[in-house]
Amino acid sequence: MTIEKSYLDKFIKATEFAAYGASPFIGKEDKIAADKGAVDNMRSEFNKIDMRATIVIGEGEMDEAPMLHIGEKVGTNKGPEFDIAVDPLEGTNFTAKGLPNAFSVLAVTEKGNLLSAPDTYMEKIIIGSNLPENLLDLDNSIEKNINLLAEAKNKKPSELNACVMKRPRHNNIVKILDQIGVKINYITDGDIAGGLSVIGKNPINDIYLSTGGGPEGVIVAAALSCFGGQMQGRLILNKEEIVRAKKLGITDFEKKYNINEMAKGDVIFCASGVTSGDLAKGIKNFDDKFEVTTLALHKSQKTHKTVTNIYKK
Ligand code: VTB
Repeated sequence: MTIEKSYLDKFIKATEFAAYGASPFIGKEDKIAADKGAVDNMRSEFNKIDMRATIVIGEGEMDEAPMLHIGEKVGTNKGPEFDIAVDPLEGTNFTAKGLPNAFSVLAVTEKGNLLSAPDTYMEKIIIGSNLPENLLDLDNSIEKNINLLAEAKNKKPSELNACVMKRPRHNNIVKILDQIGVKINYITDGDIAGGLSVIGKNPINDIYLSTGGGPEGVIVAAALSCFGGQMQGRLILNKEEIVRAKKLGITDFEKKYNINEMAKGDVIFCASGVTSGDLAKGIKNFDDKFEVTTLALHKSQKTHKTVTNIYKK
């Protein structure tokens, strides 16, 4: 089974309007208002779509968050059953500070095909396509992974580029990459875009190596399933988080998830720019209209496109 083609445009509209909802708050140092603007609009677009959908990755777990929380039902309650992962505003800091790379993002699968990950950290390793299957492993040393990747790409480790999120928890990764001469391209936030920087025709990076959000991990896996990269992710759970993970149906707390275990079957992925970035251009606001750009993927249709639309305000 696949997701019917006509749904792509409907989901594009959901991220377009979410991005627009956040846009009045660009550079206004108010992360909460920006997030709320995105969430409110995304939800109201979802509720126009003929579907019976459940938010499996959302803004908070169960009913702790006011909107688009995990378990929330959206849609008109007619039509196919979907699971949806949302990050209505990926890059709340970027938006608040008026920096690049903030966007609204979602991933959709048929019911039961998305991992419901708690809002905890996930260790991630991501590489591009056309490489031997299961090439790298989170349990290998960093050196071993880099050597395997270099060999598969017919390059020296010093010719590789790695993307790392700048955090003290990654000091050890950085130290080892430095020792073996791998060039590091840092990001300060936003590991969906960071993870996707290893794919495409001329990717900037050969590998993404960092611990970021679990929900972002599932969303990036959904996008990668359309592009053909490889990923391994492992949730990092403390005692309290194990309880939360159990509630979401997770039983193996040390599992290393591959893409297919996070996003199975057909996938729609949409990311609309709030501020301009690697995935899409940012919102342009005019007096009576706005322009919004979206990266849109639909796996079964082999659709990879960038769509720019103009809407009246
Ligand atoms: C991560 C990352 C996100 O925020 O969740 C990060 O996955 C938060 O990390 O893409 P810290 O807790 O270390 O600050 C983002 O970068 C942006 O939402």
